[in-house]
Amino acid sequence: MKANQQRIEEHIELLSRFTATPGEGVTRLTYSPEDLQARNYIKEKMASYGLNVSEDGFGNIFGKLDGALANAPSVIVGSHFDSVPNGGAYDGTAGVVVGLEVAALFQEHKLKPTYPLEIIAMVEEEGSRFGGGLMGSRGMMGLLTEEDFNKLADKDGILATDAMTDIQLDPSKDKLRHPVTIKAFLELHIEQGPILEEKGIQVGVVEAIVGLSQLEVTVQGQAGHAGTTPMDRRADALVSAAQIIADLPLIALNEGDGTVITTGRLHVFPNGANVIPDKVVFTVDIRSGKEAHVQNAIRQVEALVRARDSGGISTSTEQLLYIAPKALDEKVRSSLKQASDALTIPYCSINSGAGHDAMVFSDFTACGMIFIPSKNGLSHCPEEWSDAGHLANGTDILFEVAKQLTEAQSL
Ligand code: HGY
Ligand code: MN
Ligand code: MN
Repeated sequence: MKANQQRIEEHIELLSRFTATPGEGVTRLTYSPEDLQARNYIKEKMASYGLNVSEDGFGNIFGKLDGALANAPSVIVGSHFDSVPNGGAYDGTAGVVVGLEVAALFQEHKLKPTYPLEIIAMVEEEGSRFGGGLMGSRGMMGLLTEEDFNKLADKDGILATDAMTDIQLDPSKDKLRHPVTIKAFLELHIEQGPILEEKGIQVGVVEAIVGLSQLEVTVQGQAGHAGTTPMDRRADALVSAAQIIADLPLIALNEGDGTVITTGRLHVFPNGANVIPDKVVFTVDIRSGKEAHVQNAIRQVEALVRARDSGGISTSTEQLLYIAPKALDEKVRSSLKQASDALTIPYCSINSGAGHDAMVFSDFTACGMIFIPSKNGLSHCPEEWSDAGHLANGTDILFEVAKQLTEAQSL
């Protein structure tokens, strides 16, 4: 029995409705009312597929199918279910839906795993609400301390812990997941780029994931009247920020090897049309397949920012996230390739320019990822779209490998 394409399409469609920006893409921020709607949907489906459902102290959702072996490590399949602002219906969600479908196939095939199967839906991979990113996976693997988590707040100053309790989550629940409880982690994700579509290949087996850093730069100037303040007596935070940002692309080009740098978020204070900006806070997202380029770029950005410290302008740079490039597990990669061959589904090897929860888990357990094509290579936008047929094929591949890794038996 193969994956049920119609059921997959239905999950994607229904989950896409849980958005704060209907008609303008999916905006599902962590611990928002939309998170709660999607959470309830995912938990209800997990239960209907015979899984024991739980949530940890970050609000990560787990659906567990116990194995024949007591206290054995789990094979985890899943992804994240938060989004970027005005994002698409597939980023993260596709991997959660495929996890649900794998669980449904275990149920329909009456399979009993030897090692438990766990389906996971993680929070705050994008960092859209609390900054940084990969929060759910970093948190459960102990890379985000309870103390640091309790300090996290969104742009309105709402603490993550308060936002959790607002949707009836309990931040005092266990947060840590010991690595010995995980046998492997599998994730399907949309490619979010043009390669698979241009090659006409349905599946990419991910070899490695880029290293990335996210910096937050603060430029402090002096507010003033736009009309009465002479040009030679200003400390305009936005002009200085703009000069820094304009120089960033050159750093990426000089590093080469596909290094990329992006400023995606910028806040101006007090943001009045007739007020000289007092303060600007913006992000700098740096990525490269080679760690040395990421580190060089960080140093150059910090130097560029410091160079603006004059004439009433002061600056600071904070690193919200740093993660080195990660090669995924050799054995799991070959299992994914063999399963694709056995199912006569064409595949190629591919590297990921996007960050993923799999890069967090890869320091603790055997990880594998497969990509499916993104239409026109678009993602992080309402136009994001992938073919449910490709999702079904990807599910069949993950189902095969999950059966092998859990050593599942027919009841
Ligand atoms: O930014 C990324 O690469 C991912 O979408 N969080
Ligand atoms: Mn994303
Ligand atoms: Mn994603």
